[in-house]
Amino acid sequence: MTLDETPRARTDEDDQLASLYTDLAAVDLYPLWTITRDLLTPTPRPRSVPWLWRARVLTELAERALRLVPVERGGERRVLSLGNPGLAGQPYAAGTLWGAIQCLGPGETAPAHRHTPGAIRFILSGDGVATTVDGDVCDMHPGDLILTPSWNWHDHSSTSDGPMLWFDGLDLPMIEALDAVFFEPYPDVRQPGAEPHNRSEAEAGPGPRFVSGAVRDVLTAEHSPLLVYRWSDTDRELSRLAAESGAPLVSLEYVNPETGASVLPTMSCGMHRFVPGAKTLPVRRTGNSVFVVHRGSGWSVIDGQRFDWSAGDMFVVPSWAAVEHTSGEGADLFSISDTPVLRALGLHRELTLDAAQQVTGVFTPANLDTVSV
Ligand code: 1HN
Repeated sequence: MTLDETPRARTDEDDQLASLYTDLAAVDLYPLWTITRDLLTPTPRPRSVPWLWRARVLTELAERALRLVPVERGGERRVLSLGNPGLAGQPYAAGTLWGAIQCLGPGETAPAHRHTPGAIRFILSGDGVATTVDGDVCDMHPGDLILTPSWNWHDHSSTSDGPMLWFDGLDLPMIEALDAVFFEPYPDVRQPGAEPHNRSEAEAGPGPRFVSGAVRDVLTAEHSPLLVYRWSDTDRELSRLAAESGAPLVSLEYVNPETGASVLPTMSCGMHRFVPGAKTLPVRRTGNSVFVVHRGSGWSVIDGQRFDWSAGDMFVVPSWAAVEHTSGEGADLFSISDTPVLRALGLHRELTLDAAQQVTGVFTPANLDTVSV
């Protein structure tokens, strides 16, 4: 109060207002006009931050866990989860996505269970492990993608004499935010595995397993009936696309061969090939992504911060962060993202920027049919 201001006498209205606030608080009501936290931000403000985990660090710690920690009922899985430092100690890579490294030692079985969060595995190293998904024994090899969709029984079993490492991606934080997590252990440690293995591959129709460019999903609860995408097929499709387009970067999305939709209702999986010397312009997209470097090296600038990466590194690009990639020697990057949900709900947006961060293209549901991405 300044000197020339005389204090105003407290009025009856002041008293009524004060008691309004007291009474609102007493019954757990918040008047919108007093909420100081930004609710409607001009653009998304994810709590997760751009972050990278080094392969060297991940594998060294996974190998120590292999020696020291058994895999058995109770613990269920030997998994080191990527904890984004922006998420206050939660074991999540991003607000909607779980990312982790999982390891299984020779002869071990990670017990069978099922849960409503859906999962994917991208194989990093080793051989001789199979994941049995609702009775279908899916053999796993480096570079393969294996699906364990929501509520499908799954266990991992090793017949190998060495350890095996893979990346786990789950929609767990999204399903938790929807208050829809259910979990159930299988009555036995393992499901009976059917012969021959890889039934979903043998039964899959001739439809394309990959799509490049925009996937125009409709809202669907279905997952892909094909549970295994082999690296040899992915590699061949990337080579074909790269030769055809001559572009510095080609991206494909793994899809349901029957419908062309993303592999899971909640998560999409992609593979991105950078030709040697590739440099992309910055892009912003709604939706969180986790990348796993499969091959090669390079760097990404995410909201102004440079992250150098090489094979086995994992990094997070939060929703709406501007990201640009550079690769000298060429590289293949695997990714998971929550875009199917954003697409289905009309929330998918994309901005392309030029080198000076000026907007050069806008992609929203409204111009879905007129803008190519
Ligand atoms: C899970 O079931 C697996 O089956 C891996 O391998 C990671 C993280 C959270 C909850 C369930 C698996 C998981 C998980």
